[in-house]
Amino acid sequence: MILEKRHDDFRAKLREFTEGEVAPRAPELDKKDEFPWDLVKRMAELDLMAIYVPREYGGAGLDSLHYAIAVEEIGRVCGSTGIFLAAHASLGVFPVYYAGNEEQKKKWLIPMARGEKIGSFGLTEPDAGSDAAATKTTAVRKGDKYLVNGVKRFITSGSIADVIVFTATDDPSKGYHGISAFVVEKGTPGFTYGKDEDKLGLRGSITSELIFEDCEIPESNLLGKEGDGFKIFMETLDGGRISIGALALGIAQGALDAAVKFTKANKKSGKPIYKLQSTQSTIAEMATEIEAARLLVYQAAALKDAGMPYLKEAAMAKYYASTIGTKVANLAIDIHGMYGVTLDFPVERFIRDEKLMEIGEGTSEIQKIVIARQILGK
Ligand code: COS
Repeated sequence: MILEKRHDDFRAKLREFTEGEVAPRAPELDKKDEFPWDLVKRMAELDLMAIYVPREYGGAGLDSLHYAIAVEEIGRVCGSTGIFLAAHASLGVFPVYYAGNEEQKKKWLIPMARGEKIGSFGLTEPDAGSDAAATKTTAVRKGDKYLVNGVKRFITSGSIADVIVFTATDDPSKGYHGISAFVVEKGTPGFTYGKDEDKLGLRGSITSELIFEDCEIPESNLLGKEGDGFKIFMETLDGGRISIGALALGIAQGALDAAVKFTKANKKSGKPIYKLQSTQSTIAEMATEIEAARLLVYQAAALKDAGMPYLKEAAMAKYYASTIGTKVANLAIDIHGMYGVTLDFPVERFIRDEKLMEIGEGTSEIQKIVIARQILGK
């Protein structure tokens, strides 16, 4: 896809940051299971925390394609920093931007967009993730408050977030009709955390359990109207799929770049590896898959920017990019041979990170359901 100069320039500028500041931190974030607070601060300074949000609300006033490029470029060098940004910007920021009233935008959107507050998104539960309407967390109205009880699981940035948008129902038997979207702020009495997960990949990101025990939320924390929550979250996930597609794409590009570098720096039986026909065949396959994923991701972002339907395309982008992501990372390891499974090369990190792209934030099976429904009807 031919991009406009402004998008190309944005990518070039971003590379200074990703190559100069993010790439050197990536291996130790992964090894030490360390959250990149320093990089979050830098992303806020560089106006990356809410790229597509208008300036009046503290964002960069750019578009979704800029945002996809940013997540891709950060993912190319560090999946953990990339998933943080995707969760903050797509899942924490978007529902408040999309469904919040002016007061809520002032209180939460502007500080999140400026990077003064970290955002997160609480949908998944021990028994409800793929089936988003099966939410069991309850929010029962008591005068001008809601009493919230329940548990959220696998929430990216959950325990470090200042602002968490979450779903709860007034009656689980009502299915999606009963679901509303709320904001809970860090430190609210009755809102605590379970354990943070020790994960296979994206180890520098935080994945938390959130616990609500008779937690009182003021009615001013309701986003939209009662019962709007399912649709607000579905719309949020549509955009979230573009960013996860962009992240899987970026990690795959990182794996290809690492493989190319390796083939040029090393020899096999006295011959440079890149001159072997088998290497060339593998590199060509990886590059073609990546380019196809890139077209899907950019197309979904461009449709969103044009105000056109993009639900199917976003699900395709996420499905395809995460599927080829693990394949490409695996091929990158094959190219490295035994070196590829050592910690001296980044490709073992890329494959672990890509596996989370496939499994987390909506599995491939969910994306296929969403795509098929757009083609076949429900
Ligand atoms: N955007 C806007 N509205 C949507 C929507 C979307 N993407 N998807 C569904 N809706 C609306 C429907 O139009 C319907 O509204 P009406 O009754 O007014 O027509 C309502 O929401 C219910 O839709 P549906 O009946 O399709 O709901 P289901 O429970 O059958 O939805 C799927 C099933 C699989 C599509 C849904 O649960 C889903 O997307 N799950 C994936 C969740 C996910 O990705 N989880 C991982 C999150 S990690 S952060």
